[in-house]
Amino acid sequence: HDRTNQLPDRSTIVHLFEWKWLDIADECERFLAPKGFGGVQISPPSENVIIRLADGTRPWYERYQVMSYKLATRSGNREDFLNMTTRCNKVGVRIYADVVVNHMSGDNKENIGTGGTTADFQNYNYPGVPYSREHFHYPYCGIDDYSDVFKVRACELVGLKDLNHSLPHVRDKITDFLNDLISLGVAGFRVDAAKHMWPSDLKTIYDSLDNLNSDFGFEPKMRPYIYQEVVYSGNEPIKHSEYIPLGDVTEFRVGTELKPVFLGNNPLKWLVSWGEGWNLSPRDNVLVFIDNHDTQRTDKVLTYKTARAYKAAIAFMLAHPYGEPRVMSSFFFDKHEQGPPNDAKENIISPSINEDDTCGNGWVCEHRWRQIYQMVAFRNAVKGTDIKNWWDNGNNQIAFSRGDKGFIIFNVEGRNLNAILQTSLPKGKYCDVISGKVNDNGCTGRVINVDCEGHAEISLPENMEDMHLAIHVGKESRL
Ligand code: QV4
Ligand code: CA
Repeated sequence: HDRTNQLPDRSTIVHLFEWKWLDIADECERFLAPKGFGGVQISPPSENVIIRLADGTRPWYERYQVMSYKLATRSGNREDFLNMTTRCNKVGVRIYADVVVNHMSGDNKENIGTGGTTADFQNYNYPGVPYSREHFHYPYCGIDDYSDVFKVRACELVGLKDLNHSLPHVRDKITDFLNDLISLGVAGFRVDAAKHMWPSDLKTIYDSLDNLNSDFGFEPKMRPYIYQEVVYSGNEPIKHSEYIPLGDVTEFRVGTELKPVFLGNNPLKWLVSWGEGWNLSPRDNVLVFIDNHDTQRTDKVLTYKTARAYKAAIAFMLAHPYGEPRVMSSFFFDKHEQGPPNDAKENIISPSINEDDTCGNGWVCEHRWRQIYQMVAFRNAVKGTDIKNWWDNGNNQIAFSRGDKGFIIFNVEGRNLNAILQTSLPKGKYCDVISGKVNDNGCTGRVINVDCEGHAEISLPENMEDMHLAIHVGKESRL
């Protein structure tokens, strides 16, 4: 296994945003394992405050306002959680928990949590942990200046009560919470708002974590995979390099840099130096993604709402060896704060599964789009190979191979692409995993012939449903 603790023939974390634990267990068994996904990032498992907006609905972001470390949310309880980790690990899919430990809740009108815990916000009193006034940063201040390192770490992020991690009591409570999750079978953590905590305090916490629980199939001495949410866009004093010695960091610039590229506003040919060549952080220390649950609500990145360019950007990310990839899986939303599909009792509604693998009941399920899940299989098939046979037309058409195992080509040019290209793949017929898939009768999409010298004649008309084509030696493509 690598640092992510995934199985050797797997890759890619899917963020099943706001999914219920029992639905995730089902999804591991019926879809994620068979398709080769390596893990799932779950929404925060810790009890959150219930927030009702003016129209009476519950915003998704209430889950980032902690009331206690009890495992009691709209995603499920402790028993459901254990059901999920047991069943997912059994089929080789890892669970990574989103842990919110920089802060507790903000001031809210209602003071009841999803597990029934109450708090006294004005007095910084959270009996569910317990934390009281002396456990929070003082004097109280808000983060109004991201160039002030001290404010970013010791002031309140949007009014969320800011814990003081220099105190052993605070670190111990957090360590106990994370170790509880480890005992229940998680393989790692997304550390929410890591940038807002001092690296030295985080190091103390991480050093006190247990090894992964062998009852769930982990080998002895395996350490949790930690990826820290450190938003860095190139001009702030808090840098990835402070956190990289502790674990991976989120590379948000992947999403912001690839948006103009796949919209045709920055030539694709420059992707030849993608990664560190674009000043991104080192490939062995980054979690990469096109969008996440925050950025999909802005106009900074591509999302399911700009599907054609989005699918191509995800394909590029998954085809490229730079970073550990995460794919977003969303529910449809019109308004920023809109929460997950829910019924009259405010219970989250499970996704329904359509004949063609896609979801219903308000869930987008990007990870079930053929053009996305088939690129996970591509990534697994080309594991360990380097980029070879880089080709571009000097502008917005590019192609490359991964060793002699996979080949991908993109056309964002606004004109047809016709070329004979070196793929290095073994002679044979391949099913394009973007336009179709392999079934009992062959390929439902385009078939590409590779000759005995590894050449293939490729045509990519500009008006196709997708702007890219991919083939590889795995069973999902080779005919
Ligand atoms: C409001 C005002 C504040 C005021 C406060 C007073 O805006 O100015 O001080 O009231 O009480 C929600 C509301 C927000 C509100 C706050 C407190 O949106 O308006 O403050 O609650 O009541 C998510 C949402 C936030 C949400 C928060 C808590 O994005 O909008 O705040 O959950 O519910 C930076 C950080 C990075 C962060 C990112 C969003 O460096 O760490 O901003 N990303 C993570 C998560 C994100 C989450 C948090 C951090 C907080 O990915 O989803 O914020 O846990 O880049
Ligand atoms: Ca802080």
